[in-house]
Amino acid sequence: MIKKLNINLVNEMRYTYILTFSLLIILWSCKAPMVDESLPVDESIRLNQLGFYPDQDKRAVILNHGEAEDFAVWDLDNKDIVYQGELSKEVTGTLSGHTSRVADFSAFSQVGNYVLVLNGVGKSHPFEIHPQIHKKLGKASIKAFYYQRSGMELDKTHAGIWARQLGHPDDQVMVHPSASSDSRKVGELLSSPKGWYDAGDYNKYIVNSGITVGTLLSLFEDHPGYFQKLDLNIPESGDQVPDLLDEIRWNLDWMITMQDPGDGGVYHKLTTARFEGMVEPHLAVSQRYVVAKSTTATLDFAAVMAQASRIYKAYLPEESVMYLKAAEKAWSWAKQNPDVLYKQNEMNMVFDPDVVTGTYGDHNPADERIWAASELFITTHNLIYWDELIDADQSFKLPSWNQVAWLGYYSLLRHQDNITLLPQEWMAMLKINLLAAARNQLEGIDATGFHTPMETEVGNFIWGSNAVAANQGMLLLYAYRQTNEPVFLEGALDNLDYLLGRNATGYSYVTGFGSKTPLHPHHRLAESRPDLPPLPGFLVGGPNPGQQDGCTYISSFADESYTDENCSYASNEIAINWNAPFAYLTNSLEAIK
Ligand code: G3I
Ligand code: 9MR
Repeated sequence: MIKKLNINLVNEMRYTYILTFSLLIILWSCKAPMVDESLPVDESIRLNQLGFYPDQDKRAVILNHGEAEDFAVWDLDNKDIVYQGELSKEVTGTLSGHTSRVADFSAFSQVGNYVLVLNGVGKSHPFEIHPQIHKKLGKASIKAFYYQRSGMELDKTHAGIWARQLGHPDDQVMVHPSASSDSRKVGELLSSPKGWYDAGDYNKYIVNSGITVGTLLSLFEDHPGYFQKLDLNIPESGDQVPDLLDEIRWNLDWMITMQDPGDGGVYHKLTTARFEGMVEPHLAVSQRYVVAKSTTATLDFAAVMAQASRIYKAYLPEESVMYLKAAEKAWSWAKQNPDVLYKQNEMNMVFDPDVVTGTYGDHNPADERIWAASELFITTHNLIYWDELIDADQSFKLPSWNQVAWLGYYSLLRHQDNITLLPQEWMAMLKINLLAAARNQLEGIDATGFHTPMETEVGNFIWGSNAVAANQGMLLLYAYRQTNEPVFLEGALDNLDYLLGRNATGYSYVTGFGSKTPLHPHHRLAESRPDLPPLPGFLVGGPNPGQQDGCTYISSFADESYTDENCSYASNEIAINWNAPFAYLTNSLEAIK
């Protein structure tokens, strides 16, 4: 009896199993189209190769889309199709005349790892949806400055495989004939250590240091809480000073030595006479010089020191006092020498040795004066600086090394509640101009091939165009802070998506971040160690139709004028003034989100 019951039970269970199994098969086959795991990565699908914030827009752009009408998002962890959508209608506008279509999956917000699939065409590079999607990248973009440190041995603890010997102690720097003064004679040796290498070369230039440090200090001033906690694993980590400020200090320590203690003027650069070869720092031992003072370098120095003085006050009170004195002394020199421009060719006709390294020559110091006056005013509240601003040009100009007025204006807007001494209408005009420029940046995005502010103007594609994209992103973030309008935040993200892969070449333009990234940047620190991957966290210059390096490019169109070759200093070099706005964009987004 018991046996019979058991047999019945076993039979019943068998039927249930078969039923459930068949049901599962039916359900499975009724599901959305299956994804073919063997689909190849298709380079014509362009998207941010890191990924997206859950609650922000998510777009891929598809070139050469053939007949495809639909796309799907495939979950890489549980192999499920999690989202399906239709491609937009064709957009006519890439700069090289390609048509594109947009796959918009903004409505999908589930955290995870994915690829975007175009049936019958291929899949995208993998990406992630995560609330801190750019956090690691943001840290790396600042850590890059540590890798650029001159005059320091980098140890394994902080530099890992990129540890290196000390180079460029800069304790025997010669006064070039163009730089002599009463207190410093030609041929004299002075000490001017530390600082960051400017770029792919090993020289140190005050003008470019100026905008770089100003941008990074503003990043701190805009998000002090975020940076209190951010650990960069640099030698100073764990001290009382936030790591970002410790890193910036490495360059401030150098900048301060570039001021002539006699008259307060600041040398334009510290450089070899010609560019060094592609060798490691300790093997690049040609004589280095301090070269000619200039008004632009001196005013940039004054701006940075004034800003540093108020920021470091809480951490390093003695340095804070020293920075302000240096700034005021530099300001006085510039008042007496309002038009000492750096003209390398003319200089070389008069003095030897000829100096043929980077020029950062700029024929108009008006914007540098605005920046310095703004920072000095915010720090001191002294109305003599307001006198310089009262009639100044308030129109918006996107910051670059030779256009720094808006570094000062951004600062004034940041401190608007503490500087009530300035007339309200004047401050209001700054805000109006900022917002008008930001709205202008967003105009026409829908008609661009990759849906980015960057592509709305072909003129954005200059030497260092990627920094134009980053600086536009900064402008949009400032507009967002002023208004809280989400459209500005989305615009900033569009340009970040551009930099990380949604663009005409399909590169994520940051070393070590993304699936297709620069492997051969024009960067002496990287090129001299071909056994290692390029140092990570560096934004390369990007598409530049000027193609001044004479390397071979596959296209002459503005947005395609990029080549991942060592020789390409006009499109594939790295530089501190490009990493700084990029660090601003990525870290500020992380701080806001
Ligand atoms: O001023 C003109 C402008 O009127 C014109 O509309 C525009 C069209 O392209 O060109 C402008 O001049 C450009 C200038 O930068 C200012 O933007 C030049 O064509 C361009 O050749 C020049 O490029 C500079 C480059 O050095 C060569 O001097 C880059 O901005 C600058 O970032 C770069 O900096 C070098 C340093 O000298 C040395 N260290 C590496 C660093 C990065 O490559
Ligand atoms: O390496 C130099 C790079 O940092 C500069 O941006 C660039 C333009 O000034 O010049 C590079 O040096 C090149 C020099 O100008 C011409 N000869 C080849 C050098 C690089 O290999």
